[in-house]
Amino acid sequence: MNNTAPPETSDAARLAAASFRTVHGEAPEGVWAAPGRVNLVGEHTDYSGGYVLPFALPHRTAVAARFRDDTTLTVATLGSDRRIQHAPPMRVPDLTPGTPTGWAAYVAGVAWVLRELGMSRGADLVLAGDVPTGAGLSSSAALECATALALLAGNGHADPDDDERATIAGWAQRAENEFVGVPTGVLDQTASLCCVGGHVLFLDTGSGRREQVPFDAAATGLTVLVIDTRARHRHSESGYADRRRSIDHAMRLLGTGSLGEFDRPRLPDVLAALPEESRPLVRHVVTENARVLSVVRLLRQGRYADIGSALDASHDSLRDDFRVSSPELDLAVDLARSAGALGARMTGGGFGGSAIALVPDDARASVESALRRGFRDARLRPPRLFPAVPSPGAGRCAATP
Ligand code: GAF
Repeated sequence: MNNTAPPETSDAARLAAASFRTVHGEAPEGVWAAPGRVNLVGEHTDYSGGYVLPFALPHRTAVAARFRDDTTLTVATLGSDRRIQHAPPMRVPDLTPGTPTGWAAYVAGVAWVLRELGMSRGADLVLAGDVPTGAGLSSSAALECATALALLAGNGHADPDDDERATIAGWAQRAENEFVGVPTGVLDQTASLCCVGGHVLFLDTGSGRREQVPFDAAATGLTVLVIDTRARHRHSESGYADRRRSIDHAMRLLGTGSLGEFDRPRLPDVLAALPEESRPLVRHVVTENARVLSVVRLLRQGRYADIGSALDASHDSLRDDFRVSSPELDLAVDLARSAGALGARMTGGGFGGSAIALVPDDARASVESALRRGFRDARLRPPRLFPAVPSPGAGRCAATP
């Protein structure tokens, strides 16, 4: 399915365009925006050739751009305090992994990858966005993907089709892996670029096969509620890298490039071939892949309410076998389930961040108040709660005032 319909002009796009005018005294040539994502199920499977099932959030990062005749890249961002911060100007030919760091590294990393592909044209970029940062909702990929679409347009490659978007997702992943230095899979970038409104994206990260599966939970009286615990854990990057190393090691021992090739019936043999410490990790991945397939089957039949037990099982596996949950995520999941959610799980990399809960509309008020009360009783900051509606992927914004 193609995804060329431009996203509606979002607040992020308007803010980026207005900030561009403040910084540069004129309108940008264009604004590109890319969304964060929720992953419905299929966690920590995207770096071993497994399955994922994300959908795009309405929250976006927008990049307002004016293209230059030289190779200079200037970048400014509208901070959450509504102040504009400037990164030191960069020359695209001089970019090297390691500098700059922080938010500007994601922009510079994309420019670096495009330069390696022969695209070095400079640009003046101003960013703004409303994807919650550090919440496991993929704000980094949103920034990378909006930057990639803007810089590609400046280099004469506007309006990529669906296959080109998947390729660009790989470039954005490379920016994150090699320039920023975080060894993520390709889930977030593919979600940001290839998702379509009203659908979840069934992605086989082994073969690259993609299928848009209709997912209109609201029409069946259900809401996917995002529960941002607002707990950020310091060890999330080292924990993620550590899990990735362990899975790479297990795949080497099994002599495979993809755990996606093992189904549940083969699990006992697979585990028997591994050392004790790898077994729970691989068990998570193999069972999680099976859960994605079962959720896809149910969604294709429109049986949305029946996916709850797979969401629950996914969380339990991430908590007990993969060990990437956190006390705050476990609390959120337990509270949501007890108050009437049909299923709940952490979403994203874990170690803090967000959970999702599948909630019947008539239970939503009680689930939300149970979460607020439970977090207060545990002396935690109030969670941020909002419904997640499957939204369009990244694109050029139709018009900016
Ligand atoms: C993070 C990573 F960026 C993704 O690639 C994926 O591995 C996810 O954690 C876990 O499923 O979002």
